[in-house]
Amino acid sequence: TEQELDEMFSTAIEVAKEAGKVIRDGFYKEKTVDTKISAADLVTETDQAIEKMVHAMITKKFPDHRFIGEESTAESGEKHQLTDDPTWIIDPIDGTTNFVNHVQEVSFSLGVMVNKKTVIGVVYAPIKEEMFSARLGKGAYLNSEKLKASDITDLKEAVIIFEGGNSRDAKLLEEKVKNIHALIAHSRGIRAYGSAAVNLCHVAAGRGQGYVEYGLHIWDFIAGALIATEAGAVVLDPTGSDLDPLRQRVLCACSPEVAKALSQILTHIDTGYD
Ligand code: LIP
Repeated sequence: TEQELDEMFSTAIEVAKEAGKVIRDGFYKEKTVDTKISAADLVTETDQAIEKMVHAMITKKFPDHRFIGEESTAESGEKHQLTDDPTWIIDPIDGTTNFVNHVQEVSFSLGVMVNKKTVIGVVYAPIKEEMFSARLGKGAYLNSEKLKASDITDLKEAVIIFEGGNSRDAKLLEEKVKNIHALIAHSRGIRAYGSAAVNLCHVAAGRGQGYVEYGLHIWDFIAGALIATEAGAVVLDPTGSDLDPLRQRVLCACSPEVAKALSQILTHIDTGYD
């Protein structure tokens, strides 16, 4: 019901603020860093502490809701199951490499799905004090300001965000380099801010016209994807079909025209299915 959704939304904001405090406290301190799938895939004790705290806060309020978190998934090594039940999907720190390097583009990302549809998206970048939020059908906001994506339709005038990702697989890198070439050739320039969630919010806020990444997971992009679409951007599978949250890839563009042009110039990489 609408009332339940209101309650879930206020919990999401509250949880994001608490997570933001922990990120801010840890930002300038010495960190214990560990690696996961590659030397470029980092986790710190702050990621793990936030995930535990957030899990506890959510289950206390909504004991029968499901939870998918980046670090608990990494620890258990199990595939996460996306069901129709209300599910809270969180990335405690999206942009852990930035966090470790004192780069301000770090965020806490929280999406809530019901019947496999995202109904709430919250991305909080606590160092910059930017709280991005969206509810399905109700628009997207940066703090209290309503967001609207850019209205550019020509890829030649578009700035596209692109990430190298954390896989070091040689074949995959070759295809990514092809994509970097194609993007530079056809756009006004490329950028990489180091956090999928922040990248999507940048497009939502008109700070760029597109974002493409291959090799992501649901917690990296599910919240930002709702924020972007609620700001009028399009979020798709890079091939142009509907976004599949378990397909490990995302294309976001400020307009359908830019989305189509991007989809046509890219080599579509299949990194697997969660
Ligand atoms: C990161 C993403 C980033 C991507 C990295 C990584 P993490 O998330 O947001 O855009 O390029 O491969 O997945 O690991 O910092 O939560």
